[in-house]
Amino acid sequence: GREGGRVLSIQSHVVSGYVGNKSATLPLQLLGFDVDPVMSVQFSNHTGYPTIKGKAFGGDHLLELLEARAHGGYIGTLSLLEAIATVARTLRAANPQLTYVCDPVLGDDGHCYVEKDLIGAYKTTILPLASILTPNSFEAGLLTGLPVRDEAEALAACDALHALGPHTVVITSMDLAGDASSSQPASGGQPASSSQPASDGGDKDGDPAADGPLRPVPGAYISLVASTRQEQLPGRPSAFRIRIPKLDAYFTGTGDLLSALLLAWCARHPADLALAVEKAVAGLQAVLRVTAAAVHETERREGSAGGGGGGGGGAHDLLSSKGRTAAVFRAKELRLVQARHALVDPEVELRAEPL
Ligand code: ATP
Ligand code: PLP
Ligand code: PXL
Repeated sequence: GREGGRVLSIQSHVVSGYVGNKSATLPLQLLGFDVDPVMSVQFSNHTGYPTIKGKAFGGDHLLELLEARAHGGYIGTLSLLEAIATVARTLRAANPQLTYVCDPVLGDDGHCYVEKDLIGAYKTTILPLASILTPNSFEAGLLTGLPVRDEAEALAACDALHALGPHTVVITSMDLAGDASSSQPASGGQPASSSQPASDGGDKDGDPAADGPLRPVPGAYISLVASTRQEQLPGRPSAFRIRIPKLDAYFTGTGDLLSALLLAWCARHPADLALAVEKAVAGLQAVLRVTAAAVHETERREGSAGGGGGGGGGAHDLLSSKGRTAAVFRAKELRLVQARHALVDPEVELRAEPL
């Protein structure tokens, strides 16, 4: 649909924090969509924490839930992926205008989180059904077998992905390191920038030039590359990039939030992907600004409790070092609620550049 509409959102649920459906539901609702969330897992928190409890649900669980709203049919023991494909086919048969946004969660930074045979299943079963695909650069490489190390290669991967089904492909993140004046990113290998949880403080405090909690990594960018085969408004690009200054922190749930915002803004601006992506990125960056400020504040507090060689740490002395770590993890949870106004009414600063 265009204004509003209804979204079936099949993603993780976490009790505490903001990844998966916790990251997607509120933004979609704020942007006028009715959301029917279905949880693929229910965990206490995201899997980056030291401790995690909860359980994962299979494909039969998904189909059982949806049987109530559609005319059911065969329910075998299917993988969740096959169940999702069944759901997408069923919903599209009922509504040929259905938009299916697929965020293929396969891995990041050279690490695969999933069994290799899932990649083949995505290519044969899911991609033909997907309207909008939102892989990161590593996932785009896994799905195409192509190297995706710079924007030109990302564009080639988009073409290969279009050929497998989705009319719109957004490669949501690719690290570009080093010389910002050059359009050539550091070729091959991993960029120098850190993608580890920007752990325990390590505060380079005392630098008056440091940009407070924001601290962009000098010269480091996250590039987003997008391409669509849908007709665009005259003068609007069908392939473009947005270069996002990389903040010196690692967040979780940002990919999920970006996919949700893309769905919402693409529905609002169906013939202007560049504007839709600009608004999605602007909302996301606003959330990160609010989150980074909170992280900074917590690190300062936790750091001062830890340092000071024994002195009066007060209540913080009660925290074990593990407790302290958990506090920093919690502080890194996306501040979606606090940044809600920017999600609804994003101020676009980073512009799409045609490729
Ligand atoms: P997925 O894992 O869902 O496929 P992804 O790996 O691309 O997605 P992220 O790496 O979290 O997800 O990046 C998604 C978006 O989040 C980026 O396009 C960028 O706008 C924003 N983002 C994430 N981390 C940072 C950061 N450190 N600094 C600035 N922006 C960031
Ligand atoms: N780590 C694990 C184990 C994940 O499952 C995911 C996504 O599902 C991520 C990290 C990345 O999350 P995001 O890209 O949304 O920040
Ligand atoms: O996409 C983020 C995500 C989703 N679901 C679960 C996670 C994470 C990231 O860690 O742990 C359960």
